Amino acid sequence: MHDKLMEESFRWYGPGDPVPLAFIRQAGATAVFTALHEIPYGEPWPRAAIRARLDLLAGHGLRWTAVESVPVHEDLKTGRGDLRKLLDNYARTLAHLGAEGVRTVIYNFMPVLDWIRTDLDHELPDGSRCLLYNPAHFAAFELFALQRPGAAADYTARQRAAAKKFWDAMTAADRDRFTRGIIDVFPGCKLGLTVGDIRARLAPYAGMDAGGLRKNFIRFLEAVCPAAERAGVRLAVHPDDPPFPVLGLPRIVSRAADLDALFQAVDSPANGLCFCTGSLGANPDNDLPQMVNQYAARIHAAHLRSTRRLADGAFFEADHLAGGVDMPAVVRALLDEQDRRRRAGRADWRLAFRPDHGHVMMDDLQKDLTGANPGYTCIGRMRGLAELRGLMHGLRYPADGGKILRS
Ligand code: DNO
Repeated sequence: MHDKLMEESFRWYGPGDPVPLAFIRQAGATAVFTALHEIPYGEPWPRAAIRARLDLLAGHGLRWTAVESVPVHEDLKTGRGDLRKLLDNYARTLAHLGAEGVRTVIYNFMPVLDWIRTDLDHELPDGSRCLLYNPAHFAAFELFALQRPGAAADYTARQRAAAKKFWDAMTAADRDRFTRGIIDVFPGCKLGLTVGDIRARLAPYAGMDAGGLRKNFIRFLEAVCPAAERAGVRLAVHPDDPPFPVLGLPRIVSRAADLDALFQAVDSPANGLCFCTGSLGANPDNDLPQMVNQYAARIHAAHLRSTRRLADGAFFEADHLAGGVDMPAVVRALLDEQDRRRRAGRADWRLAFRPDHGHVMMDDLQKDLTGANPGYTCIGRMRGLAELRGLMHGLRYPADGGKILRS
């Protein structure tokens, strides 16, 4: 690995991932972000299973730089059920990970659904395919598939009309595929959820506002941060994706004020952030280079990708160095933070990043992608990794003093 660069990682979904570890090595990554996806949400991760996964990775010359994710059970977000047991299980998992030397744990606190897109197959002018979120299409899901009471009030008349037109134009099979693309893309596992399951998951949130959800989040942090500290593990919350409320639910990890509230409430060194430029960047109010500087010491992992916003509030995933994210400025700020850690003598000074998502392109367009994880085919991410690697080299060793990249 080049001196002073960030650690190049690739997401890997475990032995069932159609992208094999050998490809990840060939892409040039030295590490993975991965999880024991086979363990149900809320259950503790046995130490032996963690060790076996580490051995498997080591056999391919790869390190496990970040766990993505140890999922937070829905009961911890709604504040119902056997919370003690769930918190104990989470703490045990952290202890086991720390004991095996896996020291960064990514998680999220998004209610009901993880990341959401309305089109997993949006064709770009060059023929590659990307992920896209269109609020009018999400309105169609809410109004006609989920039929959520009160949903209509969350959309403008124009969005509702667009939603109806979109829904009416689809066949039953299209509607089914569209709906499953929203509700059944939990990372690394097919939960097989139905629209009825989503309604049941929404019910316990009735009447919960941002303050209520934040209270539950803080209870979680207060319980698990001390366990993380004991284990030598740093927790990295993944921002909401998209970074605004959906499904009539609060979202509380979308902007700087949200992060301030969490870090002030539980001021533990274990309470940190996974800096996801794609998620945060979809909100035009977020100034990303400034946020890296503001939360520098709290950033324990990074996801690098960019989005392009469209006029009607939709956004799609652009190439890693295109779109609305000022990637050179973000990477510059991350490298600066790495330098600070190194100067401070921290043994774990190196920051790990992964290229987040990638386009389906080239040979991947010809493949049967059943079983592939949307956003996580190999070639598009390899392009992203290569571009980001080049950017980092350019920032570190700029022949012209960095003027071009910094201008
Ligand atoms: C989507 C991912 C998210 C992320 C989790 C972290 O591609 O970035 O699913 O892994 O939200 O807990």
